[in-house]
Amino acid sequence: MSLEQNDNAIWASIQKERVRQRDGLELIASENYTSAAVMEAVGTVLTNKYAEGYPGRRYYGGCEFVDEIEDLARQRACELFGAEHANVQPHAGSQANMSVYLTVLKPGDTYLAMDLAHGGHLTHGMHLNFSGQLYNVVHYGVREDDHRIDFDHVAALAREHKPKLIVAGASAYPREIDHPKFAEIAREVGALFMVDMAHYAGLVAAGIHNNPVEVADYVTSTSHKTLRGPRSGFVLTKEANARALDRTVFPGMQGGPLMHVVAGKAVCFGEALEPSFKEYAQQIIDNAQALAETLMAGGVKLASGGTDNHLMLADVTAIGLTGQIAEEALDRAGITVNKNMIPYDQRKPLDPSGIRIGTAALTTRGMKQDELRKVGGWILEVLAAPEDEAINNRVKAEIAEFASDFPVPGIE
Ligand code: DSN
Repeated sequence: MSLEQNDNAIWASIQKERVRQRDGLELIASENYTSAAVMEAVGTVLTNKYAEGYPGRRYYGGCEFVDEIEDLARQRACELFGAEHANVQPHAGSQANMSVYLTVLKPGDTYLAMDLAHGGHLTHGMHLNFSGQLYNVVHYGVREDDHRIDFDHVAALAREHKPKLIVAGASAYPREIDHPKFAEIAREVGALFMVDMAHYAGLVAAGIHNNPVEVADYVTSTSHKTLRGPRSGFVLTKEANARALDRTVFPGMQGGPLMHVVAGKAVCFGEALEPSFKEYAQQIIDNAQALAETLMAGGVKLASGGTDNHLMLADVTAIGLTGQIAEEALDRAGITVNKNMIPYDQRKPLDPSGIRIGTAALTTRGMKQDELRKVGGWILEVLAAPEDEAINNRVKAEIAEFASDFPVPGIE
């Protein structure tokens, strides 16, 4: 029996989401559209299979085919990023980060990471998250004047607090991160170095962003942002750390890996190894710059004055709005973004001063700079009159028509 017949309520909601994704403009910086092949792999019989353990060393019978899949996923991840070892079992980025913390830290140990309010991540030591509760976290941030990571401050904090681990990586930082600089500081104070490249993994895979694998002890990532795979996580490290990391992931913190998602990751890594992925990643950046210029020309202030990756942080208080008002107005017009704190924000996380905008998903639909300038025009139009229903409705209709020329992979 089909899903439609078997569970019409769930089927109907999925159809509405399919139409939302097709007819609207997806600008959430952490989202993307996977290929039809990735979705196909994730929706297969592999979801039925338990495979605790690792290829060749499982706690269940019948693992010969999932072993092939996990081996391919690991090999492709290593080839893509130039790593010695990959663990592709973490269910998500949070579990990838947890696996490194549990491998190298003990509760109460000190680590240094970027403040969430300056662009970091929940799992970089936010006080309500396990990463902030189990460990002593010292946060660095960006400078107030140019919103760039303040390496003098990072070095001073590292010398003062002697952390066991330094964490680089961010979820709302619009600039290339200087991993070698972090590595130098970590070496100086005898700290291990971990990079969470979740947001910009696709740019690293394409050779556009400097590769943290060359300088870090551990690199964690998700697979679904610029890398364009299924929603999941993975960790890369040196062969010398492989055994300890693998034991932490299983049996340390997870049971059976989600083999249908591991297969989706293998397909995604394979796609990112294709030469066309480099063009895609460069286009993400070109599109972000075209959109950033359009928004700035329209009076929107961008954190750090622009972008050199896939995302930008717009301070909408400069045009008399809040992040919440802007997110809701854009949503009504068919443009999806998320409200976001900007560095040194005076407002609260649930109604901050900014919105975060990313171009990975629209680039997957084949949009280029001209289209992103058009999108920027619509954003400015909606933000100029956020309560104007007529404008919102007109823009929404224009966007649905425009979007129909840019198919979403796997969605008719
Ligand atoms: N929550 C994700 C983001 O939106 O950046 C990161 O995990």
